Amino acid sequence: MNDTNKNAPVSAVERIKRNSNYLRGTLVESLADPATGGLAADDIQLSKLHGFYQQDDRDRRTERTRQKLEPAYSFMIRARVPGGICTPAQWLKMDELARVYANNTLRLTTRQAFQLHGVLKGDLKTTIQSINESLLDTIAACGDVNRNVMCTPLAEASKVHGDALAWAQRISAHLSPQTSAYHEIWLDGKKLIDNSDHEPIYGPVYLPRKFKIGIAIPPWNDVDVFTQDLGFIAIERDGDLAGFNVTVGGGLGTSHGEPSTYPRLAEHIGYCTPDQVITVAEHIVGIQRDYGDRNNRKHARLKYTIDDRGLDWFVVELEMRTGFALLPGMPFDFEHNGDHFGWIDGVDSLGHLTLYIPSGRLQDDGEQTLLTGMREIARIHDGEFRLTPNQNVIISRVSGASRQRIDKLTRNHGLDLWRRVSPVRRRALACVAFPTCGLAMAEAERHLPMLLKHIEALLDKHAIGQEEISVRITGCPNGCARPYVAEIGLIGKAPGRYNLMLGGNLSGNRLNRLHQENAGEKEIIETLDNWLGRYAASRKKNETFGDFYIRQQEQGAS
Ligand code: SRM
Ligand code: SF4
Repeated sequence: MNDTNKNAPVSAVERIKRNSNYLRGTLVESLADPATGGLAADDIQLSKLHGFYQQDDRDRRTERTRQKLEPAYSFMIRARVPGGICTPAQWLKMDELARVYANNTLRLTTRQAFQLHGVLKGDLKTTIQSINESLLDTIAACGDVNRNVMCTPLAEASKVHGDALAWAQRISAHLSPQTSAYHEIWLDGKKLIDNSDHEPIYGPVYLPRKFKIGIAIPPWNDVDVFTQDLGFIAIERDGDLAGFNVTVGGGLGTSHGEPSTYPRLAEHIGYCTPDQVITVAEHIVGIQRDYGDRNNRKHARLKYTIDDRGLDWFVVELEMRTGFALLPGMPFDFEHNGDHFGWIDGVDSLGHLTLYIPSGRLQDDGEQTLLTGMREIARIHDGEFRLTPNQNVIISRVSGASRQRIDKLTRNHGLDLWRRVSPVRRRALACVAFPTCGLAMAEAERHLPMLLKHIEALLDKHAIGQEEISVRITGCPNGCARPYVAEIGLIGKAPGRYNLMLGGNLSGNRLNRLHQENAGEKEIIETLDNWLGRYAASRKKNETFGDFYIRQQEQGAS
């Protein structure tokens, strides 16, 4: 490993990782400390690499402070699901944990993973052990390592899908941290006696920042491949997976008022064959490990390393490390970055049913018993579940005989929402934000239903209610629901105030533009009324809202 970073002035998190003895820190002591529901400060950072975050109930923060109580600490646990594929048994385990140890909800994330919220410190070990017993895990679900590897969960179940998914799973396994601390703390308790831990890929300080990989299978770009640090675009030839176009340097997180931070789409650097994919991934991670900024975490993603040193430098460095040159990229077309709801027959003659789950939150609420409904389905289903990159779920590989039973269960539990809601609602994404996310500046998941009501009313008013416009909202500029590629993006600035971004497209290869800064709901609705009205009146045939907006901007409209 190039160790040039070793002597550079490093951020506090770098020091914590380096001193942690491969992620041990004082986690065991923190877990055992009965005086607080939280962890020691350094362990809060390390816990992320084990797959959980310390949070507190932000709805109760002020009241707790007034009462001079410590914040109402609980933990969010994220389980990795490479490519989003899990079994009914794994589903049932996550469902059970959601009810027994979490807040009675199971959250599907924008990276095809599961999240549990509201787990108390004393229940962390049992919960993480149970997740591992079901053969899912939490290590590297968060923190400065490669995260859950995404893959188009393509409902057609084509051969290319099966092969691409297998590569996603191999990349995920190859880039998983090797420290025995995870086993030691959460699973078997066995301690290494000879201090022989080492991380062959990451080294003792892991990466400077999180790292994200996604595989897209054209024509679907549901993984928003250009927003990933490293993207692979599957290229098909005669029904087989021929190889992958490689993209690097995507990333969305920004900070308000800091122009040195920005969302960036990944760029193409060439094409590799499937048997080169692991080498390419490992060495790109290696470049970021060695050259990523370990001083300033706001400048530590691969996108900044590439912008600082240049894409040409990056490609030369990669080829030097891999020992081979990438081939020129192959042609492909992306049509859509959303999900396709309802039943689709696979090439395997099995059925695949994509359900819409509002903001990925499975819970029982009145007549919508989504959590219970999915449990009932998991009990009778003998295929797979596929978590989508848009917070939805596919009941996958359903034989003809089971279809009616599954249809009945979806109807009984309100899981057939996809039939009943508007296209704009089905496509919309919201990040978690309040009350659990410590970084939220405004509401997102809890505000989305009301926002969509207003937008649906505008679409009806302008007689374009069947348009499938993408709306994404986040509670802060970190971009967890990938709002910077939405046709309509709202990015939280303060309670009730958002930056309104317009102009993303269906293929997910264009960033939207800041249209209105720090706007309240009334202003946002007025602006959308104006723009949706103009769109309805003067769009070209088949022109999408995002394309219309950009065309108007380029013609000087305001
Ligand atoms: Fe995210 C931090 C939730 C996908 C960019 N994200 C967080 C934390 C952990 C807040 C924190 O650090 O304390 C949020 C936990 C909220 C909660 O209560 O659950 C959080 N991010 C999520 C999820 C659950 C959003 C969702 O509603 O589905 C997604 C979990 C993905 C997963 O399963 O691994 C999630 N986050 C994303 C994405 C989208 C993606 O990866 O495709 C992005 C933008 C892409 C990117 O990384 O550039 C994203 N999250 C961030 C950032 C900004 C990173 C940056 O480069 O600046 C942060 C803050 C940070 O890392 O400091 C963040
Ligand atoms: Fe939290 Fe911001 Fe991510 Fe939303 S975008 S989950 S508010 S970090």
